[in-house]
Amino acid sequence: MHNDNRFISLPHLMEVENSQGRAVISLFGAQVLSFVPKHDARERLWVSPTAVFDGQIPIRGGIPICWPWFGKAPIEEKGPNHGYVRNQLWTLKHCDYHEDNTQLIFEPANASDTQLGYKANLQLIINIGRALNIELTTTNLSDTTCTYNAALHSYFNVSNIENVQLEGVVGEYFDQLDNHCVKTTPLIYRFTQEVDRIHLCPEQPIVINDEFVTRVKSIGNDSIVIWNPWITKSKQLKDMPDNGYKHMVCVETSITQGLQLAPEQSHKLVQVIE
Ligand code: TA6
Repeated sequence: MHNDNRFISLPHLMEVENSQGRAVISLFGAQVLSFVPKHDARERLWVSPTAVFDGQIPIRGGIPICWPWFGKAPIEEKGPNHGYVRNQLWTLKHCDYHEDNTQLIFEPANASDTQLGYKANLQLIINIGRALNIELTTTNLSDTTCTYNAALHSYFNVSNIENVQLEGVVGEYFDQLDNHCVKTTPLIYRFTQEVDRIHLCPEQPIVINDEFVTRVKSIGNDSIVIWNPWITKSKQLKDMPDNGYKHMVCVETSITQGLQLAPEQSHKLVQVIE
């Protein structure tokens, strides 16, 4: 039985619990939908109350896996926003349960033909313990160099976006709402409008200060994307309630600048949530 009755009637879900934490994972997209550390029993992730779970569109919330591109498909009209692996069932290849940590390994049904002229392998390792550790490994299976982008597009649960202040986001960012132009990150990072920013701050730990604290560590990324749709976009998104923006913020450990892999080379993109 799922302790979390938000998902109780849904197919393709698995719940993992140990002495340190509890998580719910959808095999559709290998998407973590819930993570609750036992030490404070606070839900770290947000899933839209109107998310669609019929496998027709990606689930709005949790940690969608964006790969092998971020945003629009690089070859116009050749694929869905944020790639195609969040739109398919994944297979649980391995489960290693310990009292204080559980490791799960997933692979997508079909990742290898990237539609970008090269073949690649994709693997997701999820460790559930006091922290949630998500590791996305890409391996170039081609005999030529390939370039890809990716994101662990995490939706974090907040009491009210207007109370939230981020720490640790530094440097310049591309403003996706203003022709991708380069701007400087504000010293005090709060939310009063729609935000859609690609921050060029690799491996920078981020703190989400709210009624409780969520810490987000990133490894192997070249950027961190911060997104809140605010009121207008919330109303436009069919799988998000009008006030959905109030209770979430996306802090996405990302590769958005094109990462090159030599033949047979692998790269890990890692997000650690505490
Ligand atoms: O990560 C930010 C973003 O690229 C936004 O531009 C917005 O499109 C968001 O992702 C959600 O994308 P989705 O395809 O899941 O609706």
